[in-house]
Amino acid sequence: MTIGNRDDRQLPHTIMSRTIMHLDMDAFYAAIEQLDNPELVGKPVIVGASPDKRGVVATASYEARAFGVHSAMPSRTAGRLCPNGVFVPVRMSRYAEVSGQLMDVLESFTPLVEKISVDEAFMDVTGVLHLWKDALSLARAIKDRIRAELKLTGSIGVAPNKFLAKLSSDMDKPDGLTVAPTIEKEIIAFLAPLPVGRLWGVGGKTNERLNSLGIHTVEHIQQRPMEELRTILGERMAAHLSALAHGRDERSVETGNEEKSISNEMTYGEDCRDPARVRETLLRLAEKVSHRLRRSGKLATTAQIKLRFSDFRTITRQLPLQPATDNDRSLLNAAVELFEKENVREPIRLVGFGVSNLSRPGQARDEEQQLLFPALDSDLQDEKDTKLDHALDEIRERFGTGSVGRAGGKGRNR
Ligand code: DCP
Ligand code: MG
Repeated sequence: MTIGNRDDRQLPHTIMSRTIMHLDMDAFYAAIEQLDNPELVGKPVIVGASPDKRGVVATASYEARAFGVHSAMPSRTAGRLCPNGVFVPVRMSRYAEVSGQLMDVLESFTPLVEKISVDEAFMDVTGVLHLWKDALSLARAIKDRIRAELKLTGSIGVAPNKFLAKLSSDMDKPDGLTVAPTIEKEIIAFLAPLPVGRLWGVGGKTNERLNSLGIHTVEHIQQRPMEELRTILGERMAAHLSALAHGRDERSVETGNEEKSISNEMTYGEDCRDPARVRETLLRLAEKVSHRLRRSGKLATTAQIKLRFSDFRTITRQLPLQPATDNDRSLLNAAVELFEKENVREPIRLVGFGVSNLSRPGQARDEEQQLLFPALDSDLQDEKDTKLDHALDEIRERFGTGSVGRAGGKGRNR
């Protein structure tokens, strides 16, 4: 491969690439005030405390921004800068209502919408792009729909990841549409002139510290040797900022509708007096939950059983799972352990099994755990089990859940 040969360098990127959009509405509160009161259109509208009171500006229309008014500025200052400004109080419930309508519009284009604030969202449109000529026409369609349905404008950034998408949406405000470059060399040039404070995670203190060391722009980060960045920032922050400075960001768009727990329960037709049968039911439920957990692509750190007795008294018992797991053996063992500890002798009406505290492999939670619980022999066993579980899942999906089971589960009777 020739270094600098574009096609070669683009290939792996093209295969892996995602298309992420970031939308940020323009002067959101002020634009809604102008929408609800047409007399305010074209005027310098300032939403927030009135200028004769203590308090700040929430936002200002672009007409007012021309006078230097901006969010978080004391209203008194805003009044001085913009004597003809029309001050209106914040009407949060109205903005929340419009925000809901906005998110509905976005979700009509893709279910993968991550709401960041009242007027801001990420969308992963990778999976729906084939329905459109290209990302640009999709972005235009989204803007058109927002304009048609909400009578408002927003700015969109289109990019291979969240970081670049967010930067891009801000480049051409208001009513902007910016497509970030996708080729590494161009991404680096695109980022180079930006102040270092634009890197996600560089707040006031880090910013000051970097500035004092002569690092003012993203280019300065790009050019500093990794060694040096590590000494200045520590291993984690250095790796993080260096990745961003080169336009790399693996964060996925999280919808927030994701399952936080998975469970399954069963009520007996007639209360069950046989603990062996209850245990058998519990194992079947655990097997189903384990299967659903693997399909969700997540790992669980808590297992739970639920038992309801004839008199409707209900108990739940939990057990931590370390390390986080999605394999049958760990979950079935947990179910049996929890059940046997209860040493139930009464008739059972309902039995349930569930997992919670779900996380995706590689999420911070897991990374922390890997540090706290370095690889144990049981992890190696887990890895073997995982392969077996996936093989069994495939058979179950093709031939039904009852088609195969495993001999796992402590002392399980088949
Ligand atoms: N907001 C606030 N206080 C702040 C910043 C913002 O109350 N310090 C509110 C008012 C904004 C809304 O949040 O309308 C959205 O924030 P943005 O930062 O997106 O600002 P705008 O949408 O007003 O303007 P822009 O066109 O710059 O996005
Ligand atoms: Mg905004």
